[in-house]
Amino acid sequence: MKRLENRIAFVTGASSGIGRSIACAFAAEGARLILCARRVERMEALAAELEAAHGADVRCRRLDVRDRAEVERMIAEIPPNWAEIDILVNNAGLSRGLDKLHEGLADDWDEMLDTNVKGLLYVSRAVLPGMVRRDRGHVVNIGSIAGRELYPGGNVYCASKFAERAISKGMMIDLNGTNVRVTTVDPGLVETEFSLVRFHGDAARAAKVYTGVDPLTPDDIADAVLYAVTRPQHMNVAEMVILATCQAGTTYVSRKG
Ligand code: NDP
Ligand code: 8X3
Repeated sequence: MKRLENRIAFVTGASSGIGRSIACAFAAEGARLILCARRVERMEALAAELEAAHGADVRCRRLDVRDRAEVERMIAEIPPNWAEIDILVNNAGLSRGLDKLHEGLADDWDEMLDTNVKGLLYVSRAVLPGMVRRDRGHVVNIGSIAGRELYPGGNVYCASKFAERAISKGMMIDLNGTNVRVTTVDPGLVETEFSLVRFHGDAARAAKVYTGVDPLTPDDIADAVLYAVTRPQHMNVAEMVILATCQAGTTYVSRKG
């Protein structure tokens, strides 16, 4: 018996990186998947792979988590045989820029706060009432080491991930007394498209982030998420901080060469 057989999982930001790996890990364990992101063609290619490899049942939806009306509509329109979401993974997120606060771009701040904080809130607000009604479910929020420690130029991205951690704890408190669990998974350096997005498509600058280090892979984080969601019902993995061995904190990264 696969560990997530017939469980319905809703994963945001499934077109790339950590969200994509979570989709793969969940599909291999028999979950039925609702995948969301803006680049729907990438998710459709992934869905075809997962169907071929695991016979997975996958639905892909174009969704910009910043658009509250779109989030509410999309979730309200989920057909009844898909609506009882067991696992919500709030993974969609991004960083933009690494500038000093007094030199930063307000558009970058808006994009980070709207996605990482408000997007997470909109999706959770739409999915959680069903979990509470059914008295079962699990919310996994993808935070970051940046939600625990500042670093130069991290200002607003760090603030968004500090907010994610506050919201995770707030959710846990508000859901106490129900069987709905909340986990925050807080990684350090993971090699994905994250830095390419942060540096607005500057591939050379992005590559430098991972040069001379052995970073985490998105599969490492998916493995941790799978661990959290497959614990027995009486056990909630509240927080996981996962760092590459070469990293001791946001500003302590040991590089070779
Ligand atoms: P990627 O850039 O590889 O993936 C980000 C995902 O988020 C994409 O699928 C993207 O999809 C989606 N996304 C971004 N904005 C939106 C939006 N407005 N609406 C819907 N989906 C959106 O980066 P990662 O996989 O690394 O990032 C995933 C999460 O992990 C983020 O929350 C990030 O902050 C966090 N994280 C990453 C770390 C790292 O070092 N990589 C470390 C710690 C945490 P699309 O563009 O198609 O919409
Ligand atoms: C991503 C990790 O350290 O680049 O959340 O902010 S870091």
